[in-house]
Amino acid sequence: MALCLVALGANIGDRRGTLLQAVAQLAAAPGVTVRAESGWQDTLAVGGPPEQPEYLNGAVLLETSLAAPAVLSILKQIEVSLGRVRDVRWGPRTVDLDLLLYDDLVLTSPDLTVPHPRMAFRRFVIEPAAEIAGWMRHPTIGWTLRALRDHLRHAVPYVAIAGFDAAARIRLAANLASQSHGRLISAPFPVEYASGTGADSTGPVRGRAIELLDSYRRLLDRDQWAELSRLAVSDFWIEQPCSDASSMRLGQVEQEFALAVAAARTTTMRPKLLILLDPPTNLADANQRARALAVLAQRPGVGPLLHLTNASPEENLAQAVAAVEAMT
Ligand code: A4P
Ligand code: MG
Repeated sequence: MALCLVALGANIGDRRGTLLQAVAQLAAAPGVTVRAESGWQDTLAVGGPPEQPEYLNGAVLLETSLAAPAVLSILKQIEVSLGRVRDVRWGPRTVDLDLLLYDDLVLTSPDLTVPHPRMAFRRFVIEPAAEIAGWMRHPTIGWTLRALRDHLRHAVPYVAIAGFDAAARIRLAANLASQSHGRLISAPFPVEYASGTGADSTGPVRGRAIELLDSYRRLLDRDQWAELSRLAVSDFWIEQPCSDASSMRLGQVEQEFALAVAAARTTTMRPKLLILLDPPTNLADANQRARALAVLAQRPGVGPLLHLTNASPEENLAQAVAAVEAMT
């Protein structure tokens, strides 16, 4: 038997009636038992066309003998039976059922991604989920749902942008800050210290890396943070140089960096949300470094992550803006 957590949302028609029917259909599905149901919350629509009606959101905890893909197909059947039509992305819907967690399964396939990739930074998901399963652990972030909920409620609204393509990162940070009425924190080094070669000249690379970390540390100093309640967006992630050092096999620099970043954690603001931008697939030496960075960004303890994979800059910006709306 597996425990799985499902998010429900509706923003057109008889929202409560439809959601109650969805829960009843889940309870009637063979191999599925409903263990807990959250309350229903009105939430502002995030993403999609403007001026959408409010959502009613909730969550249920299921016990099931079915495998995760079979649970997903039940969710889709219920959506169809309740009149769900798929047209506009993030457009209004009679009902949306998302599989959030399935025990501690981590799965990425064309039809199903578990944990649900956008769950961790969405208050409309995490609030009801934590209400009924606060002890469940997000298997990649490593935090319980209760810890995620407290993070979304209380962390200072700071978003860090990581990514190998500095130009794309700087552009996204500037546009996100401007669209979301936030404050932009720009790093003074527009050119990566470790771009291209240089692996054989450890001295200058190391000097530059330490210099870079110092400048990041000053920019993110907790004691100097301006306007605690206003969104801040940085066009860098303080930990990124660690992955560069490791992918360039700068063993000693890597260790020094890890220690320096660990020390910096006590004095700098940690991101409420980390956005990771994948490099364009045609960038020659990007893949190895991008993979190292993705591993670093997805390791337990970092917190909620929005991973943007090769979409257009406009699509990436829309996703980032929606994520910021959803976390606040
Ligand atoms: N899919 C992959 N993994 C999963 C999973 N874990 N659970 C695939 C469910 N489906 C999963 O989903 C698109 C495809 O994702 C499916 O074919 C399935 O195979 P969909 O339900 O057809 O479309 P969607 O839900 O519009 O897309 P998406 O991107 O999943 O939407 P989101 O991210 O779930 O956002 N604002 C408020 N306040 N409340 C909401 O509930 N919901 C959304 C939908 C936007 N804004 C909202 C709310
Ligand atoms: Mg969905």
